[in-house]
Amino acid sequence: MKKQLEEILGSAAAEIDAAESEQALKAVQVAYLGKKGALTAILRGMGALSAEERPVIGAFANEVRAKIETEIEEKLSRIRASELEERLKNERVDVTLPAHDCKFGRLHPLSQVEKELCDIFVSMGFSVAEGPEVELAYNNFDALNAPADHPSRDFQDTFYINPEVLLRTQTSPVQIRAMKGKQPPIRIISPGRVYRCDEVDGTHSPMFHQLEGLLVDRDVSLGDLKGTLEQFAKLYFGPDTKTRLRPHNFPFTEPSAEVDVSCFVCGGKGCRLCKGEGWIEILGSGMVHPHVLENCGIDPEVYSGFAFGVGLERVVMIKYGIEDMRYLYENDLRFLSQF
Ligand code: 2NM
Repeated sequence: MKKQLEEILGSAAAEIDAAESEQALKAVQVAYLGKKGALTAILRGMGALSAEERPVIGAFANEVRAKIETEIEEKLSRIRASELEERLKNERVDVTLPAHDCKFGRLHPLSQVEKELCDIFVSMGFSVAEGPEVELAYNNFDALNAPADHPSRDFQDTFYINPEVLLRTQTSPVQIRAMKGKQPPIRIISPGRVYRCDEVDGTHSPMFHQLEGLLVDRDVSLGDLKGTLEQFAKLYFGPDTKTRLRPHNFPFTEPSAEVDVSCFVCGGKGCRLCKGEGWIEILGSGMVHPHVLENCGIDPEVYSGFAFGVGLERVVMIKYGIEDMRYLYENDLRFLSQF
């Protein structure tokens, strides 16, 4: 019987050695140590042994079982280690491989220009303010000193939701909200979408973008307005840019002015971009009308302010020489990928 056990140990060792997978090893374990296994069969036959032989063979059988178990255990961990190694080898990522061709997106030219302008005014101490595109007619017109018979209030020219609510025609109502909410000093810019009933053509769209600025404090003068816009023009169009104010009329500012910058293509000599003028109109501006300050609870005897507004589409078109505004809304990548 001892010989039988030695044979079992020998053949088990050989089979364990030959097993290449966890599954094969499990089969060996069942074949030797399972209920119907070879070793189990021997142990069942122990009853036939003499009283002297039984403890000796019994001890040896247990030793054989323990050896087989240990061998299986060891082999199992070797199989698992080599399987892991194999997987690590196959699943290794080569981080030095060139990347897949990856197409980067970019901001729409309107968003780029909006950001550039915001950055300049933020560098000058303005903060960015936003407000709703659906506004009260009061904030969009009445508070801005636009009388009831002002042409821009016409139902033909403005998108009304109802007589009291409309799509804002400029971002000025954001300034109204700012002035109503807080006493000066106020220094804000308000970029955003605005809406007017216009037919679509090369220079008009029922939705376009504006950026307006407002500064209110003690002793603010037209000189502050001109200096601020001159500084802006130099930062945006180049250090040699000149600025001029031309008288104009807005209901919400008095005096009002349109602002021209010297042409950044020809430097003022006259070219195709400035149509031979040497100047390009870029902004509307003025000193905030005392009525507007009063409407917002700010005492015009104590405070004064200036405001300005710029059309972003116009700036984009001038900057890049785009001849038709519709290109800005068609989202054709052949167009957009040029900026
Ligand atoms: C412009 C031109 C001139 C303007 C005025 C105000 C406010 F709220 F202070 F009265 N905000 N924006 C303004 C002034 C806007 O856009 C061409």
